[in-house]
Amino acid sequence: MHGDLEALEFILERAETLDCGRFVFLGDYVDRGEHSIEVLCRLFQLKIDHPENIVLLRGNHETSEINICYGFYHDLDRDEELFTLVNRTFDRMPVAAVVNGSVFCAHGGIGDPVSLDLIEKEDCFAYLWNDPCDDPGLAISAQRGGTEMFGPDVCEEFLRINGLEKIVRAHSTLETGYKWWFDGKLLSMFSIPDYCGMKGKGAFALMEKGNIEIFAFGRDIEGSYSLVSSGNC
Ligand SMILES: [Mn+2]
Repeated sequence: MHGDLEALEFILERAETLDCGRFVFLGDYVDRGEHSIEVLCRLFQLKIDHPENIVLLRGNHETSEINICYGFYHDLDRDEELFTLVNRTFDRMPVAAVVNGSVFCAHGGIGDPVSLDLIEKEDCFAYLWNDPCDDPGLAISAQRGGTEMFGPDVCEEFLRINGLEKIVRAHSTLETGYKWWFDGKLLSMFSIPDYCGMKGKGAFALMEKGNIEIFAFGRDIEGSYSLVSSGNC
């Protein structure tokens, strides 16, 4: 959400009309946008009110090394105590979720293909930071530096080991709001259209029994967010 409260409200409103009862947010709630604190308060209130039905995964911006630099610390008026408290909450966020027993969700993606039981929350770097790429194997990302990119074979092996069907991740800006990788095995989503003035599309997905329906939205001529497309995949 990167501090885009308007996009969050739009998605929540649409979700209500879709009769969607459970939500998995893929992380990066703060930094960059203007309303990080409001987005966080809205999400935390939802989590308090509906603890079973709201899952807030951790993004790479829910780490103090990052959110001290990209806006959030400033938004908190550089209040050290509050900064420490909020980041302690971020430390406790889950890193990944499995939806409907078949879809693995994490902010960045995966690293070395391992069994789900072996994923340690304390060693979550790959799941917060990695990106998919078309080349096989794992390679250092030239774009981000220090993080890795994982290819179709890594995705395939991870899904095979864990008996899963798909991966859904976020982390990469996408002008269209979403992109399929690896013959439909991985879905990349980005949920805010106006990231750093990009004027693209945002997207969210409805997952029901193995079916994923994607909704893309952007600004209409009046300047409000509205749906531009939806489809079954
Ligand atoms: Mn990210």
